[in-house]
Amino acid sequence: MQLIWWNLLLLHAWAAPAPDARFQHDLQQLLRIPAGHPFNQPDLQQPISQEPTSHPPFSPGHRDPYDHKVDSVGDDRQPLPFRNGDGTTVMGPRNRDRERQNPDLVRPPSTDHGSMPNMRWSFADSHIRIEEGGWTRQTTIRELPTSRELAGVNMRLDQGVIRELHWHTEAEWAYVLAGKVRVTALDTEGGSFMDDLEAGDLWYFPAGHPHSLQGLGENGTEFLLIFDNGHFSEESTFILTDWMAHTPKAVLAENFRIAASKFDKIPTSEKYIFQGTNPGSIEDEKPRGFKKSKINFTHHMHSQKPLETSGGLVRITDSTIFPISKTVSAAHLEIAPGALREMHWHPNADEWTYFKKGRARVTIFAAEGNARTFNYMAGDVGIVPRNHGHYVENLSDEEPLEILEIFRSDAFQDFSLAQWLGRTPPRMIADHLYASDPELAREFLKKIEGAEKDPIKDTI
Ligand SMILES: *[C@@H]1O[C@H](CO)[C@@H](O)[C@H](O)[C@H]1NC(C)=O
Ligand SMILES: *[C@@H]1O[C@H](CO)[C@@H](O)[C@H](O)[C@H]1NC(C)=O
Ligand SMILES: CC(=O)N[C@H]1CO[C@H](CO)[C@@H](O)[C@@H]1O
Repeated sequence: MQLIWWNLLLLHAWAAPAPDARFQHDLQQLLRIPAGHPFNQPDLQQPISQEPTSHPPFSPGHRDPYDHKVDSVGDDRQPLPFRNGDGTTVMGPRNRDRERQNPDLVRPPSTDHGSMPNMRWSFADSHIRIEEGGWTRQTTIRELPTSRELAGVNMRLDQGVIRELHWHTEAEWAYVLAGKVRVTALDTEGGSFMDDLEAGDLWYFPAGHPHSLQGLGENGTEFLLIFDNGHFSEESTFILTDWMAHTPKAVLAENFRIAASKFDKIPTSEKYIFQGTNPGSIEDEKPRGFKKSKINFTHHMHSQKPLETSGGLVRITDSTIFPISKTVSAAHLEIAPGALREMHWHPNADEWTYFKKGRARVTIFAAEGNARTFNYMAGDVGIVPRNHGHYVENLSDEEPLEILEIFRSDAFQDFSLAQWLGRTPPRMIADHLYASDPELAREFLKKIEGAEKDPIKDTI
């Protein structure tokens, strides 16, 4: 029905750009829209469409009571605060690039309401600490106050570059974004662990477990680190050289059973990230008396067989398949162009979302009529507090969207709105949504009959 409507509009617009009133009249004759139908109401006289439309999005004449998405970056449009006849231009200073990245903040859907705190941060706005052959930047509760349960660090190590031997109060979960990396760790029974990882692999080091990272291959590596406390700081880890530099040399001598003067040349402050020598194979690097850890601290997430949904691929990794990862679980989603991560919520943890590829629109529902819509793109971080309803929509009809949903929990859990409604007595659903229209009730109930979770839905 709507498609016919759009085509008619288009044809009409091309044939003869008639004044709006006559246009509406012609159209009503054609489609015999009953008086009192919402299309007939004065403030909704413009086409109900995303595109094509006789007035482009963000222009004063544009009407879209259904709040369709607009991909302002992909379509190169400049968002302006015009909505269904309200709003006006911006006269003051502007940051046009940021406006283009946030079409749903400049012109929020009409369904948004209330004073929800900010749920978006971009790593592009994080301070970068630059070191020899590498860098690091973080998104913690200091950058994004709603990032309470988890903190994230984005780190790059060039070939042979080492993130030095260290440990910290928080557990560390990681996802390799690019390149190759060698990880080493020690368990509480003296078991050693070494592994080489590539893009899409994970590691997890429980709180306090000492470890190191080193970039391999021509360009080393880049990864996302997740810590199970939003207050974490990458500046406050326990580092080997820092500890030794702040211990009396007489004590070092006693501890290692070697003369104090042998420590004259050790670093006087932390090395943190520095150029190391290229490692040999894991076999060649094993220290004497090597005892292999019984724990596997790594997992190849992308070797997991994905769940195939109607609109994309889902891989879920929690402690049921990666047992050591007791405090962090994650889902990796590939959302096809135009597809939708369905309306859902997570009962057991806040969601910390990392946007790997593409552009998205997300509306977070916070009860009491409060909802706010945010836009995200590759390199951004989003928060959805636990139990808050939300969806993730691929803003682009051309590019795929790739995201990681990360949780401070041993288990991945979500509730699907469609599944819930499909498994509730139909009479209840009809009473709630369509009390006055049994015909529409039947149509809707047919749609949700026996609904299963379909985490990513294709386009209709
Ligand atoms: C390493 O980076 C250079 C420059 O960006 C690029 O040309 C080359 O293909 C990269 N090599 C690998 C193995 O990714
Ligand atoms: C850890 O488990 C993965 C399977 O996910 C396996 O491929 C890998 O070889 C194991 N690594 C070690 C060091 O045991
Ligand atoms: C809600 C919404 O705007 N969905 C759109 C997703 O993208 C497809 C095209 O790929 C549109 O048809 C949908 O309307």
